[in-house]
Amino acid sequence: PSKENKNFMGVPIADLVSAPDCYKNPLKPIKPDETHTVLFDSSFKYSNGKSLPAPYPKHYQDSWNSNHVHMPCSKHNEYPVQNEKGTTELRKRWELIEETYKDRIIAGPFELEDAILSYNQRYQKKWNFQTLRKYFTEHVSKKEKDDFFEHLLPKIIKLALQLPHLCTKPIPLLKKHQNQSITMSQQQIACLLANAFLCTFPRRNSQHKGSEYADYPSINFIGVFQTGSLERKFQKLKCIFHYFERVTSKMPGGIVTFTRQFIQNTPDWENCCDKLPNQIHVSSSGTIEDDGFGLLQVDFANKYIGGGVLGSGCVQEEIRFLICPEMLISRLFTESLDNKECLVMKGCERFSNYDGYADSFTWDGNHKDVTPRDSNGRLCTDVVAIDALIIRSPNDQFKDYMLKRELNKAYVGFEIFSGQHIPPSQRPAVCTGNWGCGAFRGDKQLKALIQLMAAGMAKRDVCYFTFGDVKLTEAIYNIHNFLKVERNMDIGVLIDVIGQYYRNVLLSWSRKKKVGLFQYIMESFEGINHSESEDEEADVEP
Ligand code: AR6
Repeated sequence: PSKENKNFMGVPIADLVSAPDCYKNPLKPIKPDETHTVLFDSSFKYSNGKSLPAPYPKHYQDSWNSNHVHMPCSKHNEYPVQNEKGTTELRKRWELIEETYKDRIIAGPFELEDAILSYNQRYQKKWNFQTLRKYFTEHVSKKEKDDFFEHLLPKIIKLALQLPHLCTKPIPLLKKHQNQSITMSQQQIACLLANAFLCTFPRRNSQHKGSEYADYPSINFIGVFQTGSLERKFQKLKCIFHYFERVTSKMPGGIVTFTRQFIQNTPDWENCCDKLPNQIHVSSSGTIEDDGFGLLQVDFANKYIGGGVLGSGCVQEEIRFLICPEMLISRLFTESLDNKECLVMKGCERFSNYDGYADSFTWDGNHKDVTPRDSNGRLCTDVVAIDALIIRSPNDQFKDYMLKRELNKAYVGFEIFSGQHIPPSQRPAVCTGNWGCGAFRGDKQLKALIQLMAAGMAKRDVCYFTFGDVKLTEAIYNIHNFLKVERNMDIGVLIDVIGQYYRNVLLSWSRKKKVGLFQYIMESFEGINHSESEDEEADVEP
C-alpha cells in the first residue's frame, strides 16, 4: 500500500503475511504434467521481459474435440457461406477470416462490423453494433477515431492473425470438478483476446440451453458492441482499447497461470475445533486491487467467470476484469463454477486506472503495474474467483445448507495451494470485503463471519475492506476481538450460534425488532436473555 491509511482497525496491513516475502523456498519452475498444460517452451527463463516465451510445440497442433477450446484456426472450423452465384458452400473459416482482413482498409465502425459479420453470417440479423457505432460517431473525437482505425485496429488484427503461430498447443477446457491448470504467456493471452475482439471463436455465439458451450461464459466481444448500457460500455471499450494499445506497443514478457480447484471433502463444520484467524486488518478505505498487494485477493465472482463484463455488468468483478483484461481469457475455457470449486488467476497485470463504480465507472488512464514478478516471470498478484449465492429472500442465507454452501465456497477459495503443504506462516492473508453483498444481496455481517471462519480454517489472516462502511469496520473488528482475542472460540460453536440466530431471531414471531447477527452472538455468549428455551416459550401466542 502506498499511502498511509488511518481508517483501519486491527493490525496494520504491513503486518499481514504477504507475497513474495513469505515465500521462503525458491519456487518450483513451471513444468507441464497431466494436471498442468503449459502453452510455451517450459525451459523459458524470465529476463525482465527482454525475450518472450516461445510457443510450444513449434508447429500448430490441431484438435477439434469436446475437451479443448475449438480454435478459430482449426482446419475443422468450417462455415457455410453464400458465394457469388447465390449457392452455399462450406469454407475453412480461418481462411475466410484471413481474407477478410488481408489488404483491406477498415476505415470506420461500419466496415469493422461488415468484416466481423462476413465470417459470422448467421448473426447478420441478430447482432447489432450500436454501441461500437455510437462510440466512434458520437463519443470520441475524429482524431481518436482515426487513430483507432489507422493505427490500433491494424495492430489488433495482425496480433489476432498470428494465432496459429502463437497458440500452437490445444487449450484444455477447465471443466467441472477437475483440478487443472493452464499457464500461458501474456503474449498468447493478448493474441487470444485479439481474436475475441474480432469475434472469431467458433461455437461461442449461441448461449441456448443444450448448445455445446451453454455452460461457459461468452468470449467473443459482440456483447460489448451491442446496444444497452451505452455509457458503461463506452468506458469498457476505453479499457479494452487501452489494453490493446499497450500490448501492441510493447508486448509484456511474463506468464499467467489459471487454476481450477475443486474439493471433494469439505470440512465437518459443526464439529470443527479450528479458530478464527489470529490477525485481521479492517478498513473503511482502500480497495482489494489498490491495496491488496501480495495478498490472496478475492474476485466477487459470478459462476460464469467475469459475470457481465462483456455485457452491462459493472461492479467489482467486471471492473477488475476491465482493468486487468488478461482475466477475460478465463472465459474462454472455464466451465461455470460449481459449489465446491474456484478459479485462481495468478499473475494478471493491471493496465488501467478507473474512477467511480457501476453507472459512474470511468476509465481513468494508464496504470503502471509495479508488482514484482516471481522467479517464473509471473506477477505476484493472486486473485481467486469465488461466486456467492444470489440471496432472493434475506432469511434463507442463515439456513444450514446455504450457510454450508458459502463456507465451503469461501474455504475452497482460501485453501488453494494447500496441497503444496505451505506452512501457515507462508500463506498470504486473504484480501476481501463485502463478498456477495452487493449485486447478490447477502447480509454483510453473516458474510464477513463466514469469510473469517473459512480463512481461519485455511490458516490465513484476513484483510477486509468495507468499501466506505465505517460502522461495519468497527463491527467486524469488535466481533473478531470478542470471539477470537477474548474467547478463542471454536468455529464449530459459531456455526451453532448462527443456527440459533436463525431459529430464535429470524423465525421468531415475538421478536418484532430483529437484532443483527453480531449483537446476537455477543449477547448469547455473555449469557443475556437468549437461551433457546426462553424464546421458544415466547413464541407461543397468548
Ligand atoms: N474492493 C473492495 N470492496 C469492493 C470493491 C473493491 N474493488 N468493489 C466493490 N466492493 P459486488 P456480489 C464492495 O456487487 O454481491 C458481478 O456482476 C461493495 O461494497 O460486485 O458478490 C459478478 O459477476 C460492493 O457492494 O459483488 C456477479 O454476477 C460489494 O463489495 C455479482 O456481481 C459487493 O460487490 C456478484 O455480486
